[in-house]
Amino acid sequence: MTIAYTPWPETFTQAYRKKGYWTDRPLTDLIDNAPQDNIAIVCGERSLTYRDVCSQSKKLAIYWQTLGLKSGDTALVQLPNIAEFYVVFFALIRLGVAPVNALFSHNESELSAYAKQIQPRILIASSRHALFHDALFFKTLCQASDVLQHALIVGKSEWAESLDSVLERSTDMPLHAEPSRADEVAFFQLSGGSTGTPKLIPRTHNDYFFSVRRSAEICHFSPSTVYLCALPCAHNFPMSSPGAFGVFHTGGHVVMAPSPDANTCFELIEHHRVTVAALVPPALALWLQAAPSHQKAITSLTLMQVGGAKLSESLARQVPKLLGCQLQQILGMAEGLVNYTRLDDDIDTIVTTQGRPMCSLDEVKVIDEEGNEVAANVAGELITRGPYTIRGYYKAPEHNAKVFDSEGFYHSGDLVCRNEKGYLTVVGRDKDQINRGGEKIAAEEIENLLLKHELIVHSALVSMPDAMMGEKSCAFIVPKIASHGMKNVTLRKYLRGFGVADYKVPDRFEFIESLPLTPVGKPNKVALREVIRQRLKQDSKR
Ligand code: AMP
Ligand code: DBH
Repeated sequence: MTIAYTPWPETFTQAYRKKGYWTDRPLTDLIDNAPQDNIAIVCGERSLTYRDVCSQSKKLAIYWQTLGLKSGDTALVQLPNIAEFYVVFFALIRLGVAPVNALFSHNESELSAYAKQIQPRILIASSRHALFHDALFFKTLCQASDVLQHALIVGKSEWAESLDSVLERSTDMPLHAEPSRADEVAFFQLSGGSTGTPKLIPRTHNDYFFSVRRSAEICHFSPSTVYLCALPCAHNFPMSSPGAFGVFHTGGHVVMAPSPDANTCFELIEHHRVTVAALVPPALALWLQAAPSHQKAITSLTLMQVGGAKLSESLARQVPKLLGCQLQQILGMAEGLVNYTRLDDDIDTIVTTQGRPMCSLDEVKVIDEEGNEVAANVAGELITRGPYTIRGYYKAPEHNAKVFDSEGFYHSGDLVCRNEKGYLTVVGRDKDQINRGGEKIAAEEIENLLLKHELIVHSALVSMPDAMMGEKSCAFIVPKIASHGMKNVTLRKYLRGFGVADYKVPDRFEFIESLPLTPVGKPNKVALREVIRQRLKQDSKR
């Protein structure tokens, strides 16, 4: 059994193979071919060699094989930043089982939506997450997925098998399974989304492996790379740009950080002589504030990667001075395309652009509203296709028809300027999404939930500027009656009642008599963003 996805046309796949970009090898090679005695992962007090990661993931795969898990099945995974995330990932890949790795901040709403889409046979979660303290939510998930039968918990569990006990039981059974074919789906990435339900991104071994190898090359990763995984480990950036997988490919090691908190991370950097870290801009801002009193702790850093949301030039310029290392900007997307500033670029390119595509077969166009390419340095929408950019979301024909054109280009919704050298600078967005310091919120998802409220007629979620986060979210609400009595706290509680991730709950609510409309009758979000901008200005004068 294979998992359905939109394949690349054959003329393209031939070119990708001919160029050596697609090697028809499974992602398990990342750990199986690594120098086995090297440390792969440091997690709290524990250090795992590549041999440990390989043998644990094999043991786990063998155990799952006895449960009947097989190629073409899927798994719902939600783990925090711990070594087990990778052990579980490679165990599933060994069996040809495709995981979707939910973020640890995701809640009932997101997990249920993923389960509904992929119909997982197994759940792998952490005892640290409140949802998995008992079997209740697992039972709810079983209603979303007809085939969900098994659960494995990392940590102590009274209601499910625990990973530790599986690993403690010795087994000398052989593993009969193999990973899915390299041109088939290996796992699902998460899209930030702009629609009511979060979309899933099928990634093949071939395309993902290539993006990891090329990223590691661009970023000069080597066996002496010590990478701090401080962003959520399931996110595409710390997983593959070059992230933990780039480290595995080159035989270095990953140090797991529980969060991007500056003090926690500086201690880890000092203790483990970390050389590379990756952050979103708000976390970088906090590191820069804390750095002057921690200069001695961070001398080992050589590279600070920043991406996920727009980095201001002023923050960018502070990196070399305050962190004593080089900055690299990255414009990436879980759908594929990743742009990097190069390590030998001049400082102005590094602080003012978000880089250029990683390979020569990445096709990038910047287009105007009529779909025509614009001149250099003129803003337009970034569209792209290439050897690691998907041709379609998982089981989403209607949405795919909107964001993939007839030539297979993915319309990113990002507004960019491209300079004469091909470097991109993000200048805005033409998709209904809020980028809250790197965490993406699909406006429609929250608007739909607000509309279920009996006192709300219309709602529109828009971004508002925020000094720290870049953007925060503001929900404009048209109440049914003037004396509605709705308060911010009760609305927040109401939304949390649906079990949505905390970062999606609006930072501000504004009540309004009616929504301004565009000529075609849609909520005019440009006008609403201006309204909130003015109100924020007035607030700051008070
Ligand atoms: P996602 O679809 O969740 O993977 O998010 C990808 C999106 O994040 C991109 O399409 C951009 O909108 C945004 N993004 C990523 N990196 C940057 C960056 N360096 N600067 C500005 N926006 C970024
Ligand atoms: O924001 C992103 O999705 C992102 C940022 C940097 C990404 O997917 C990546 C690098 O690979």
